[in-house]
Amino acid sequence: MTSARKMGLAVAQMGPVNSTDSRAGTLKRLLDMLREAKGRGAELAVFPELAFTTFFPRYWMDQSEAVARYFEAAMPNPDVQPLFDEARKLGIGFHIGYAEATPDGHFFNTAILVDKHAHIVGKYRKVHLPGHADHRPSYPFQHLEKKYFEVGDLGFKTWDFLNTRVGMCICNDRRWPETYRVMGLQGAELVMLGYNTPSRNNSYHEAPHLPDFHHLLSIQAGAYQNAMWVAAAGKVGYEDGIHMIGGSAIVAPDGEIVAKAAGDTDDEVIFFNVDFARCDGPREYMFNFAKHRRTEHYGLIVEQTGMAERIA
Ligand code: CDV
Repeated sequence: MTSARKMGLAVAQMGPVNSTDSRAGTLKRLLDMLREAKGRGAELAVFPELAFTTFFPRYWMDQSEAVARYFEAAMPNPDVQPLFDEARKLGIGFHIGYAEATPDGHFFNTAILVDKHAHIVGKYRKVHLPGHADHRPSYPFQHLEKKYFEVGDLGFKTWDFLNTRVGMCICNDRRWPETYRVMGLQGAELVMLGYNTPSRNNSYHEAPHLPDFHHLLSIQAGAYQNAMWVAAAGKVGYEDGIHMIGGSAIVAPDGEIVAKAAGDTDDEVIFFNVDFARCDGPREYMFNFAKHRRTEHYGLIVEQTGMAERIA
């Protein structure tokens, strides 16, 4: 499509991927959405975090069992090769999340960027791992990302892609302002992310409307404060009995949502013709980093991790 500063962008929200679903069935759903995205004019389709499987960190099991059932030892591999073949055939890029087992025995929650020739051109490994590493049987479900994954070791890189600069993050990363700023400082105009967010927190009480609100609040703030586009793809509906929030969205650099998934159960593709020129005004004025940022006052952000203790 279009000019150098535009991109047809699709976000593919997934309905549940249940533990009992076949790999082949899930792949077919991804292929169908990739074709729909292309049919609607997309040059890039963004899929969720851990898109090939259920969100398995909600289950306690040995690492060896998790690796055998849920991790990918190579990317691509025969199970997922048809997605790469279809992307090449259609001439469309995609972003997708999966559990990565490296040849030297490391485990990451990973996302890749694949171009229209089906070449992997970027890789990101999740930095902010939520949850816990120990088994908590009193919880309604587990969130064991700290058990199954290591903290990502690639940082928040950016890539020149389709005449713009893009970056990636995964799920919980979207709640941390540092995520977007590190990529914004590199000139990223689009951040892609996949997520698996349950409607109910597993460890403390929140009002039922808050998970949706916090999701949108985070991606809209990240987009606005860095004058960038954000494309967020999640899962929706009851996955293995746990409800996922959905709400996949494309957010413009002014923080406004320009496309949002409406469904509450099924796979759904949303689309927007993104114009990267919309980054320019805010980058020249309100969020002109070079002019207005005051790094001499930001030292604590990298010097300190936790919050200072409150003085009684
Ligand atoms: N997959 C995630 O990172 N999920 C978290 C949960 C713990 C709320 C999220 O931030 O959405």
